[in-house]
Amino acid sequence: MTDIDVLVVGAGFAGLYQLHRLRDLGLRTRVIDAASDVGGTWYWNRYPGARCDVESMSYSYSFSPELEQDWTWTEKYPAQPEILAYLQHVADRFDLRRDITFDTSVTAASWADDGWRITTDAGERITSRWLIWATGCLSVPKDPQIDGLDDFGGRVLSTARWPHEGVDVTGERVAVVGTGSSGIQVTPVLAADAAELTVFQRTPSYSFPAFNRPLDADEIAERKATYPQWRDAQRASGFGVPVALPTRSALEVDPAERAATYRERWDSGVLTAVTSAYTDIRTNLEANETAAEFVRERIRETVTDPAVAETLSPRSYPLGTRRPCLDTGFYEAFNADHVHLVDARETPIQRATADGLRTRDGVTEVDTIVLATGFDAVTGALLAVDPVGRDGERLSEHWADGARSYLGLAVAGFPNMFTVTGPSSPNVLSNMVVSIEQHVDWITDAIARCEADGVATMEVEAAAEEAWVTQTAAMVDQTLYPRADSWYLGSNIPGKPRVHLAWVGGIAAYRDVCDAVAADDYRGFTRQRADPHSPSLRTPRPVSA
Ligand code: NA7
Repeated sequence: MTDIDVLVVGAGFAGLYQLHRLRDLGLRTRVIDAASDVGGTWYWNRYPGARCDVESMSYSYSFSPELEQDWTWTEKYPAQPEILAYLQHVADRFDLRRDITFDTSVTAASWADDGWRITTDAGERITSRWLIWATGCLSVPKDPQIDGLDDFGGRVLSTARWPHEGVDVTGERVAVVGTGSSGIQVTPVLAADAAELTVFQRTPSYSFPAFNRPLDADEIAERKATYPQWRDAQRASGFGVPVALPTRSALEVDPAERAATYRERWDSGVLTAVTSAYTDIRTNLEANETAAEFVRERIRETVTDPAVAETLSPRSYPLGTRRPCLDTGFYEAFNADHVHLVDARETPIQRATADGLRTRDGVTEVDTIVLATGFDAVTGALLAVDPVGRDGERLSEHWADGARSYLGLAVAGFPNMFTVTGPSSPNVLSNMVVSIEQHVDWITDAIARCEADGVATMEVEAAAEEAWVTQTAAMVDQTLYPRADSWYLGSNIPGKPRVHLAWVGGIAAYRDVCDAVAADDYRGFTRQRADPHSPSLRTPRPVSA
């Protein structure tokens, strides 16, 4: 039995920074990760074309000015190998690897009054006073729900588990299933080598051109000279990506001016630019439609076959209510004779056969099937372990009607447990690195305060969690998000309760709430000293969002 102070699960952006911060407190900290190296999302998602859709100089840590100065990004949008190299550099630079156990999964965790009892698939048993989940929001690939994949005679690949040695599809017939970010990124790259490429699209995405390019020396120098101001701007923005803030409704400007505004923002190649052009695109259907139609016009402009352009055009949900994409040559790929589109809404994949994928129109024969079919978002990694909290309650029981948390950071009935970018925090509706740093700083400060105050257990009050759930759901109801079936709402996983998994109020407002909770003696938490006779440090008033 190993006895430590803090166990952190996950060695991606969140786990690495969390380890670094906890070391400063002098706490015995261990990180466990199923992968063979650091990187998290960027360790696993190695498919050709994998690229971040937040700019490199924004999608990076701010905690170390020296790191900011020493590391030089090469492209506007960093490709997976460059992000992985960055995280490997961070692990080496801060000597993090000595406290990380790789190739190991946490299989069970249960609360035992004085701390957590954790078991790994290596058979190790660990006792830890604190447990922090840094398991990522998109880390458990979803079951593609395609029967017969075992019967298929060719290769089946998943974008989320791409072989490290790479894959050569030169001259092959390839099927890509799925047109979220992963499918949209991998399609044009595979199309360059494949003899035939068929994309099975069930729901079209709204995708914006990335206009990716190498960074030039001047812009790198300028950003390095002004990083503190840039980081402040990131934190003050809605998504952690500074864009000019809207002041007017899309419906109060004339169509020509509106089109010019959308065009200017489209040309910026920033994921959130068009959706942030007016105040009401996320809240008013008519306003939203003006932006959605602008994107559809661009699709029609790009794709030469009008029928293909129409199939690629989203019409069943408002812009921004499912995750938009940033692409390099996705729509253009369909202008090549060897690239085909199957409308898998109209003609669903019935099953895989020995030769390919069958729909009611017949079998599309292929050599390789690429599954870009998504993830069990935000809650998947936590429920895969299904920790057992106070009184033997499992997390899956607590979340039977949908994920519940306080601030997205902690769960009632699960003492001394924190979730980095957990459900109902800004998580997937933000630049993850900005949110991760904020969460890790908040968690570290909370633990430091407990250590200083002699507090042994810190636990969310049920009333505070309930108030948070109610308030965050009410905020979602004021938006257009509920109008789409999306993984934001868990709709991609059969049986998953329909609860919006992200805070929709923007990262600056969210940070203010978290800071106010901490400043008010961790309002909404009960903090109990080790001596059972000493009074608990309790601040019972629920927080307001
Ligand atoms: P997404 O965005 O969840 O996309 C998965 C896609 O796979 C989506 O288009 C699904 O269609 C499709 N899908 C899933 N199962 C099937 C079957 N059986 N048949 C046809 N199509 C299917 O995951 P990504 O990996 O692309 O992106 C995840 C995030 O990574 C992204 O948003 C960025 O944050 C980075 P559906 O929508 O269910 O109709």
